[in-house]
Amino acid sequence: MRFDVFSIFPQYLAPLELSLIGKARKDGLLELNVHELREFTTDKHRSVDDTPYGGGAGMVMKPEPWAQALESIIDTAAETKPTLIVPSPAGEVFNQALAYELAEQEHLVFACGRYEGIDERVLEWAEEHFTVRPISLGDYVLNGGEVAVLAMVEAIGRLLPGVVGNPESLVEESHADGLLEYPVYTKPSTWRERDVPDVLLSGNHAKIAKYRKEQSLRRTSARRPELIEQMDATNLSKAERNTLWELGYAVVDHKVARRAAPGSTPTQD
Ligand code: 6GU
Repeated sequence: MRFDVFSIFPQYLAPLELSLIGKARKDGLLELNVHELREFTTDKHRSVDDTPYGGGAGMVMKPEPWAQALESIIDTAAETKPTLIVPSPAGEVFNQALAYELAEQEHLVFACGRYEGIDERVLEWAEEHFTVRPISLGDYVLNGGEVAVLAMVEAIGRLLPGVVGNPESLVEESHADGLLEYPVYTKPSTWRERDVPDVLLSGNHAKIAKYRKEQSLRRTSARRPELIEQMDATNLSKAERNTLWELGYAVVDHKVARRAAPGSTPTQD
């Protein structure tokens, strides 16, 4: 897999030389090139922004440096269009399913905007050469796309074959099955008068799996109830259905729905 990142602050991407992603680059499991956008300007001041048409606060990124930058990496011999990811709080929300989808691509290009964003015509023009995907990390605003690219490259890169040493760690982690991961414990078995749950010391692997699944459901219901309602209930065990019932959900056909909102029972006063 090849990644290209364009930014006016290439040093922001330096952490991608560290840890698992850094090692994967050295091992040749992924290629990652960071480009300085200003290299693609032609004026004396190397300017990349200008005032917005229609008025308003802030500055907008000029189209021509972006076109020059993106054209510099177009491979006319490539069989498929690269995907151009435009980090933006106005994009579709990034999640684990999208990370898996993007990990299947051969070539991902990231265009880090700053200021109020990139002239919209760049995205329209780029459709000719790229599959364009404006993507957001979530419903809050960052100063630019660089931090979002750090997050996305790490989330996607770790899914590539060989990047994570033990691929089994990708199976049970949060969001792998649409739920949050169960709590984890290590030695000592008693710490500051707190015991590790007995079942985890029992050596009974079936019981442990059942316990962890239940914890996963309870934690997801408490922290991210909307994920419970998005669950596919096709293969739930009797025990899992019982836990869901206890948590206030009913399983109908292949779906999970809230039985009644807590406190929705009419009360007399
Ligand atoms: Cl991808 N970019 C910016 N600038 N802000 C964000 C974001 C992205 N995701 C959430 N906030």
